[in-house]
Amino acid sequence: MAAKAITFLALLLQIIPAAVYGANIIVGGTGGWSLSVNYDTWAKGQTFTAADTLVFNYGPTHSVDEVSQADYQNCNTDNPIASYSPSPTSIPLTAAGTRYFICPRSDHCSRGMKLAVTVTNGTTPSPPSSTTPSPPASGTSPSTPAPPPPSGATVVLAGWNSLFVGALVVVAALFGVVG
Ligand SMILES: [Cu+2]
Repeated sequence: MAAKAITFLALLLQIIPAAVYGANIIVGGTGGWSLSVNYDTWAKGQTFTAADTLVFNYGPTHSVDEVSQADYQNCNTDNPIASYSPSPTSIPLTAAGTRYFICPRSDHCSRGMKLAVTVTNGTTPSPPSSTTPSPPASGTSPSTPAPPPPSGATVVLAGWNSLFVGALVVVAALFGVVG
């Protein structure tokens, strides 16, 4: 009974993070992990974030190896980072970075069963960028002009984050002028 409870808990712990924070991404869509999908094209239409899970669906003539970038480029099957089979194979994307997968069977990699996935940190808000102009030092150097506030069009196009940063810049500039 204890073993059953532990198994259940382990299952929950596996499922809950993916259900709450990330998506299951079916590699190749309905084409699955096969010789009939162009994975470069497929991956370009997808967004991979650090909470997502890759799901490989494939037949018994295929399997999944995670490999280095060099081995991905050369279709070298001799030195996999990890090997998976049988289908389905679920691989959590736990961090930002690029990961490489190939099918190590026969010549399948050179025939197109190779996938590079660029994982981003996703929707985590990033702090204001360091490119924000610093407010002028008030009074000490009158020859230094205050940085111009961003134009309205730029603010609208760049979105909410830049709007916020832009407002900060304007306030900083006002304080510089008044003080
Ligand atoms: Cu294959």
